[in-house]
Amino acid sequence: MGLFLARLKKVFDEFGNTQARILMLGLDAAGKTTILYKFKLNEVVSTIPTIGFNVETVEPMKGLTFTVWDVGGQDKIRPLWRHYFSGTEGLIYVVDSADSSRFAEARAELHSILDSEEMRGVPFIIYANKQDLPNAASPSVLIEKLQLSKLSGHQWYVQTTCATNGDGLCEGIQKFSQLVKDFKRTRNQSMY
Ligand code: G3D
Ligand code: MG
Repeated sequence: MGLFLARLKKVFDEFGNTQARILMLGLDAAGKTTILYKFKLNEVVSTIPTIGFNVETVEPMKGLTFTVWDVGGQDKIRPLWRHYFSGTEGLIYVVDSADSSRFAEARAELHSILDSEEMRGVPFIIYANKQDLPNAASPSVLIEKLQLSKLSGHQWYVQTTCATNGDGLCEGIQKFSQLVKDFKRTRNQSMY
């Protein structure tokens, strides 16, 4: 097993105890499917086509599911998203850091997703993907362009990644799993 997969497996083993429902969203071509394939660890990636809405799922560990779809410009099917928002315990939002022409669209989608009642308090990580490209924006630029400081009430973190070679994916999941665990703990405490 390669070093990357060995490391990833360790991260998922730790995360696996958490039993979490994770969404991975982002504009088309951000790199989500590439990331899923890096993550899949011999599990099946299924594509469930509904009307105009392709949902990919992967379950790297029992009880840990990643559900993935493209966001952006699909007003008709947006009401269907709520079904998947409900019960979500963490969001991975993938951005093409080299495509500044779509930062505004990426920002609008992210804010709209987190505005949803079902996503209240859910922590998120930004995968600032395609860092191998020469014009890739840095985390500080993305924090400003995506107006992350306006997203109060959510814990978040920005991780630089290159999905094609795997750089940053493990570190990101490690940080992310901590945010998800904290979220679940606080939520459980507030239930009693
Ligand atoms: P999506 O699932 O979010 O729509 P994909 O995005 O995973 O299909 O990726 C879209 C394209 O970006 C793919 O190229 C993929 O190889 C490329 N890509 C993904 N991550 C990176 C990265 O980190 N760096 C670079 N340079 N390219 C990346 P193709 O050519 O297959 O469309
Ligand atoms: Mg895809």
